[in-house]
Amino acid sequence: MEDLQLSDGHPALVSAVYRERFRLLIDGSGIWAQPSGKLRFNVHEKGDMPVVGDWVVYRKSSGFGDSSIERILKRRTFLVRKESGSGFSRQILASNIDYAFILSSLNAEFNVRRIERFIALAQSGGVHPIVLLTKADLNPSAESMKLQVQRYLINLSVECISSVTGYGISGLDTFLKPGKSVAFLGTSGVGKSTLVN
Ligand SMILES: Nc1nc2c(ncn2[C@@H]2O[C@H](COP(=O)(O)OP(=O)(O)OP(=O)(O)O)[C@@H](O)[C@H]2O)c(=O)[nH]1
Ligand SMILES: [Mg+2]
Repeated sequence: MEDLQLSDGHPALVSAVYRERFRLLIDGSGIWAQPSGKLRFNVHEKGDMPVVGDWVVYRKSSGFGDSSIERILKRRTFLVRKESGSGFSRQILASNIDYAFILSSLNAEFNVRRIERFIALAQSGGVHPIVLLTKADLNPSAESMKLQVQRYLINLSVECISSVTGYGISGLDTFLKPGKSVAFLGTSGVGKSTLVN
């Protein structure tokens, strides 16, 4: 990517987004940047500000100030916010993600419809969904629930895991490869942070 010849600047990866400023990664080091006037205008007309995962074209600042982000390169995939809300104001949360781990705990609140909504959300942005049934240590019928979910969600990967015992975690290795980026989706308390840690 770094060798790409671009007429209007250099490519960089958006690694963090703050209210006004963006952190860009170039060859492993970070710089600060802000959208150019033209990008702000385009965003106002149609589309979105840069999000984490975007490749952008930036111009270096001549002095000590922030560099400017000229444009966003085409997103390979993206994730949108869950709430569809008014219908047309779709907000992109992150881009160029390979896999979305969709977590759902195997407790009383287990709801396959909710899993399906997350799957639809991932697939709408071209992200490959993987269903993780979490807290398997708390449910003796975890594996039979997995079979039921698998039968229902045909052609999808479904895994049972436990962050407490480590059960099933090695099954995620196939997705956690260098150069692949993953996102973790699921309602509060399903174990996203625990798994990431
Ligand atoms: N028994 C058991 N408890 C777990 C497991 N994974 C997470 N927990 C517990 O579940 C609770 C919620 O886990 P979190 O990782 O904080 O959940 P989260 O999805 O990050 O929740 P939010 O940050 O609110 O969205 C914590 O008390 C964890 O200790 C698991 O595999 N087994
Ligand atoms: Mg959390």
